[in-house]
Amino acid sequence: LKRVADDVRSIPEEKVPWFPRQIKDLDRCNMLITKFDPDMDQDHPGYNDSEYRKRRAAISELAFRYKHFIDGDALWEDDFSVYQQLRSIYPSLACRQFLDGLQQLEKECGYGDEQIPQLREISAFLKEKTGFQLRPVAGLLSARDFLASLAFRVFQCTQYIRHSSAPMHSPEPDCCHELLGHIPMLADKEFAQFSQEIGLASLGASDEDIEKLSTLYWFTVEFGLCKQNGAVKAYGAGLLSSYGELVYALSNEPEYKPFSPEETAVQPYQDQTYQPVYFVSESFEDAKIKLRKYSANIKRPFAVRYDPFTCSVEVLDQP
Ligand code: NLE
Ligand code: FE2
Repeated sequence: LKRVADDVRSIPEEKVPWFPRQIKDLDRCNMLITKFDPDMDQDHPGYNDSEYRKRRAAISELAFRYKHFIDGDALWEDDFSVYQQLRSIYPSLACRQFLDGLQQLEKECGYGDEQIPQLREISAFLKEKTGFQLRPVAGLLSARDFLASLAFRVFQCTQYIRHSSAPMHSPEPDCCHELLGHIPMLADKEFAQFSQEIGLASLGASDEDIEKLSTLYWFTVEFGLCKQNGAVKAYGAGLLSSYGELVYALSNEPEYKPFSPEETAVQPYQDQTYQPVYFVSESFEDAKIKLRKYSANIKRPFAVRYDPFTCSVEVLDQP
């Protein structure tokens, strides 16, 4: 592999969408999707709650002003019921890696039903465990921007909480989803590596490949199931943060399909309510290996390599 000049002269500009090269470029990865907006979507459980909407607007404002350093608080408010209820079913339904991560967070970051965990502390914790850091985001990001951040081991993290009238399931990400679903998994070294690889595969990819990668992300990182010691367990964050869907996914109601990236990447999905189908991998490791193989086959006229010393992406000619 040969290093290419910084402006990547050998890549025809019009064919490759812009992508971040340095961690500070993530300031430009801020394309929000206005789905599930509590101000605009009449079905949002907070639509008729002006206090909730005001609070959401104030928290969004903080995320918009944020540039590079974490400055914002996670809000459990006074409602610990989401935590308590989920905590009670994790031991039987969550995968081992998740339970390990959660235990460490309870010991080191004030996860539990008495304290409010702070994003700043959690970010420092993750940085020590796997090099991941958190960055506040005002809402649902475009798939391209969200995935690009993962390439730098940056996880874009919402700070507002779901509306208290619907604690068991939220169609949009919120801090319960991030803190309970994603963070424990991101404390696992292998999973962190896997997440960064999806991110690197997405840089400069075509719209069509981004669509496929984000579908794969959906059915693995968000809604993945895997076998462990002969039983099916959840490792997907969307399941691990929703009491309703976690119980449903591991009941005998939904359809299960074996995880196979080519097939999974084109499975239609919806994000309003529970998934009708889940993909089960033979093991957590199996999902990782298959997804890695799939990503390696995505066609791009260049290769990327992450330099951890400068936190930047090098663009290289394809050999
Ligand atoms: N359904 C999840 C939850 O209730 O926590 C959120 C999914 C966000 C993609
Ligand atoms: Fe998520």
